[in-house]
Amino acid sequence: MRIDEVRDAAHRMRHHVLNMGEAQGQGYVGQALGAADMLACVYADQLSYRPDDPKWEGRDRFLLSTGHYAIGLYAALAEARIIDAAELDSYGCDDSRLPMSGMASYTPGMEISGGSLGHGLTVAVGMALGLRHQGSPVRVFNFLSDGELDEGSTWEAAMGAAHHQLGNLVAMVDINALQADGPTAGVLRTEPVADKWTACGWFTQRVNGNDVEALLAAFDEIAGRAAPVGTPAVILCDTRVGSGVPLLENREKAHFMRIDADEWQICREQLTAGYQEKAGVDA
Ligand SMILES: Cc1ncc(C[n+]2csc(CCOP(=O)(O)OP(=O)(O)O)c2C)c(N)n1
Ligand SMILES: [Mg+2]
Repeated sequence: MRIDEVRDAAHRMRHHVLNMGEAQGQGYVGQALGAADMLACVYADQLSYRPDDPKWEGRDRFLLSTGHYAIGLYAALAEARIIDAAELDSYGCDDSRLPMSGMASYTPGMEISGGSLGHGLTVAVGMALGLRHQGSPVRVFNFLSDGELDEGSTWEAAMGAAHHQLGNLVAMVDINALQADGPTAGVLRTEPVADKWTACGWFTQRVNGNDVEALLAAFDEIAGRAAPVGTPAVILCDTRVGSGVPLLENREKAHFMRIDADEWQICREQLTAGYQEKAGVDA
């Protein structure tokens, strides 16, 4: 069934993330594990795309604002068969199409280069506006991090999207409560986040971003709205860094993780054990 398929996809993606991380011994592994359920919902349930034609004009656009989350997107692109899973082994290597920070010109299915934070939503707004002018039914999704809510450009874009009534735009914010310099609450207090998006004119929902059922219900709410012209929609997703791997869930300095050579296998075993346990409970 639908929920199980997405959960399975997220689980396979988490394994891909660990395998890619192991190849480098480090990386933005915690975020990618935390956001795996969000990305699985998008790629396994929401997006229209053609695996063999990543530039197909009719595809929904998925814009990753956060270039450093690329490892998570590569896992999703492999799951979506837009890139070959075998290519994941080249992650972060010289001449690889899968650099540590996402580059649109390198990777099929990577719509923008998002390393300079706070620009993804501005690009998404322009894209959504342009597609609507063309009469296209395509939707634009933008994945943001909570750190990007520190950027004024994000809020300018949010107001612009509501002003232009961009019902074809969906933003997803990974609220993992973490940034490069430490907890989000200590860097810049962005709460109450939901009130801010609502005040900007967005259809706003806040869910547990590691709960596939809740995420899919939020997407269904968006699709079911009776909005003739449109209101942009945002899903605020509270996630846990390292989700699915207890060893990494409680790690200090989680923004960029260094993981010892003997820990990767433990991570994989914990991931598999947790997933089997959950599947057993749900059965
Ligand atoms: C405009 C801009 N300012 C600063 C940085 C440096 N930087 C890279 S990642 C990061 C943390 C941003 O917060 P978030 O994406 O929430 O971090 P995470 O959850 O991945 O730890 C920062 C400040 C950047 N890439 N772009
Ligand atoms: Mg964060």
